[in-house]
Amino acid sequence: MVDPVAAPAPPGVVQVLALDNRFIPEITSVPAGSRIVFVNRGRNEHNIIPSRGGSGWGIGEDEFVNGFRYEAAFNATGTAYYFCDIHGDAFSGMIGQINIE
Ligand SMILES: [Cu+2]
Repeated sequence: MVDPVAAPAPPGVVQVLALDNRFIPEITSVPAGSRIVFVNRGRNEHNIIPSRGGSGWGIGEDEFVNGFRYEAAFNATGTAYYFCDIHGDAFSGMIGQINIE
């Protein structure tokens, strides 16, 4: 499968795409205080579940259907891990990582 080309995000906005079935980019590094826009560009259902101790953000598949976006702010430095529990688990499959620097 050929990945769709990501539309450029507006300046200052970091975009992560949910495709079938992975997050692109899988690893993102941003300064603390950044907002990340997750966009479902897949045809399959996807969700975003924080993992490895993270909580307080994420979205279920019913609200994150194809073409929808979800925005979250990352204010504390550290690493936020997440996954789609339809297509992965905390450590493999459809996973993602945000390094907040
Ligand atoms: Cu998924």
